[in-house]
Amino acid sequence: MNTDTIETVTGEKNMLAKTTQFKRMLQSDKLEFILEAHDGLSAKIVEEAGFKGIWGSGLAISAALGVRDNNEASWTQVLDVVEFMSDATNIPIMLDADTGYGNFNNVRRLVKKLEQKDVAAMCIEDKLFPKTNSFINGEAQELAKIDEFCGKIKAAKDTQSDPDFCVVARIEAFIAGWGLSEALKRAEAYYNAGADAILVHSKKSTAEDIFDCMEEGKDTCPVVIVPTMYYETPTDEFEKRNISLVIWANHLLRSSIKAMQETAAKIYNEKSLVSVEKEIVSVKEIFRLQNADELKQAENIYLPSSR
Ligand code: SPV
Ligand code: MG
Repeated sequence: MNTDTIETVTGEKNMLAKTTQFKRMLQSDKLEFILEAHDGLSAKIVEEAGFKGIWGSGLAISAALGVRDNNEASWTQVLDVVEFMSDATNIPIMLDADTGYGNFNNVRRLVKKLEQKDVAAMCIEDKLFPKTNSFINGEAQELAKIDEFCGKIKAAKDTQSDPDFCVVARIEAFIAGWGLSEALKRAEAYYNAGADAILVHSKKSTAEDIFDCMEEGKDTCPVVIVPTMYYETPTDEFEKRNISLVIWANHLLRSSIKAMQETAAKIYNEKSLVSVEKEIVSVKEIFRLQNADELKQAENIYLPSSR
C-alpha cells in the first residue's frame, strides 16, 4: 500500500491528498509508474501491488462495460466507474478523459465532478469527439485545432479548486501521421496553456517518436508515455531521457480477459469445477478484497444483537 504521509505539528500522520501525491509523482526526479485499472476491484489490485497511482484507462473501462472505445459509454457512466475506483483506493487516479467529452464547457463540468470524486488528475487528448482508440486506423483520425484544445486546457485549469489537481495534455500528432515538428508545436502550446504535463503517444514498435521529442523538447515540462507498442524498449532508456511517468495502460484488462477465457472454456468443456478450483482465487480472497472483516467489526459496534 502507498504510504505517502505528512507529519502534522502534533505528530499525527496524515495521508497526503491524492492530488498532491500525483503532482509530486509527476514532478519528482525519478521515473514513476502507474498501472491501468477499470473498476473498483482492479484499482484495489493496482494499489496492493505497490503502485503509487492508477490509470483509469478509457479503453479498459469501455471494454469492461462491453462497449467500444468510441465514447459509447456516456461521460457520467465513466464517472460512476471512476468513483468506485476512487472509493476503493488511497492512491491517486488519473482518468483518461478522452477529448474531455465535448468542448471547453464540458471540460469545466468534468473537472468539477472529478474533484468531487477525489480523482487526482485527468488526461485529455487533442482529437475530436467521439474519439477512436489510437491503435485503430490512427492515420484517419482528425486532430483538434491547437487553439481550441488550448482553450480546453485553460478552462480546466481555471475550474479546478485544488491547486494540485493535474491536467495532462495528450498529443496525438504521431498517431495521426503528423511528424515531430507538429508534435513539438503542440507540446509547447499545451504547456503554455497550463498543462501540468504532456503525454506523447506513439504507435510505433520502437520509442523513436518519444526519444526524438525528448531530444528536441529540452526538458521543459514533465513528459508522460504509454509504451504499449514499444514495450520492448528497456525501462532504463526512459529513465535516461528524463521521462517522468510511464503508463502501463491496459495490462490488467488483458490479463483478466485471458484468465476469464481460459476458465470459461474449461468449465464449459469439463462440466465440472474440479480442475479450475486450484487455479483460481478462493472465495475468501474475494471477501478479503472487499474488506468483509471491517463490516463484521462494525456490526459488533453498531448493530443491536438480537441474541
Ligand atoms: C487508454 O488506455 O485508453 C489509452 C491508451 O488511451 S491507448 O489505448 O494506447 O490509446
Ligand atoms: Mg484512451
